[in-house]
Amino acid sequence: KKIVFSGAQPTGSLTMGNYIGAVKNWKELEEEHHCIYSIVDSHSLTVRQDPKAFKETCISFLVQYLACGLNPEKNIIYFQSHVPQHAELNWILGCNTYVGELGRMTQFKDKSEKHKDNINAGLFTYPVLMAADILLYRSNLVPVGDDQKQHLEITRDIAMRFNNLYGEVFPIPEIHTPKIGARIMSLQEPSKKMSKSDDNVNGTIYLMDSEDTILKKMKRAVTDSANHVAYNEEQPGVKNLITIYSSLTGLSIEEIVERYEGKGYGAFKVDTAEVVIEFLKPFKRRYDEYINNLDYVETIYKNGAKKAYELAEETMKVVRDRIGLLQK
Ligand code: AQP
Repeated sequence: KKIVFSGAQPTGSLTMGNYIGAVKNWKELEEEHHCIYSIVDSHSLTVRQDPKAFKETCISFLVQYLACGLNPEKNIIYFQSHVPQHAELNWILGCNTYVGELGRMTQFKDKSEKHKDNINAGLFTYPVLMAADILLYRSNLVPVGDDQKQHLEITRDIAMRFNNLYGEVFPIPEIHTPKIGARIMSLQEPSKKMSKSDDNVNGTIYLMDSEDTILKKMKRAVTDSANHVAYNEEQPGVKNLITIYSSLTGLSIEEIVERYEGKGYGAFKVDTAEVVIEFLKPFKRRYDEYINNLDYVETIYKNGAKKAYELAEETMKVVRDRIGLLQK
């Protein structure tokens, strides 16, 4: 069995990109491995949050994780900030990470372009905290979307450097991305990834969107003038919709292309909306159940934090010792 770690930032609401790129794999992996799924609330602080709204979003995120079908009996689900060892290891690893390496991170460049008024130190050192998240549990496998490749690479570099300096402590984690859907694109700009915080909400399908909204967003999805359902680089909008269709139904790309042979985009878009709506029905049912049972939800994240804390402390005892900090 492997140790699997992943997480999502509680900002806005989970998107179809988050689900297809990451959460879908989390569900599959929890059947076989030791899985730890965090709601990485400390990461969200790199963007200024309204405190009251943020608390609500954090709870809503946990409920969305559960509504996606993640099973707290089979995994550990918890809030990152409830396990202070994340912050402790972040500091130690930060002292073993170079400013030059962090400066090369494309997400930092993109996000500092977007939040020009708040290019804070946390935004810059974000990949160190992410490395700490993963290495704290001595994880082997990290199921994420394609956009996290560079952060996984730096995590591996940091782990190797630490092991070389202080002796083997961390396994070198492997990235795990889906074969189809590792990067779901914006419905409005298919050259850009679908994102929670996109200013143009029409580009993003949120799992919490109503059926009407999903249908509207799909109908408006940017395609091209070929008017022929095909899976290729020249038709990125259509390719993206086929990817979503395939990921949610399990049908192959070929089967979908065949199904729409000789049909225009109108029917294809409406059917893709229908696929998403059907897929989200059990999600919404479970969401309503959990959101009306917040006492139970609280026991899940408290138990999760307790278990995560114990695992984290085991690693930290070794780390502190290796770098020469005295035990308490
Ligand atoms: N468009 C995407 N396609 C496939 N996977 C995606 N992920 C995100 N967007 C896509 C994966 O979802 C997981 C959680 O992401 P995150 O919460 O760490 O945030 P992010 O990568 O920064 O995603 P967003 O949606 O773009 O959030 P904002 O707008 O807040 O920055 C990760 O595994 C990610 O790869």
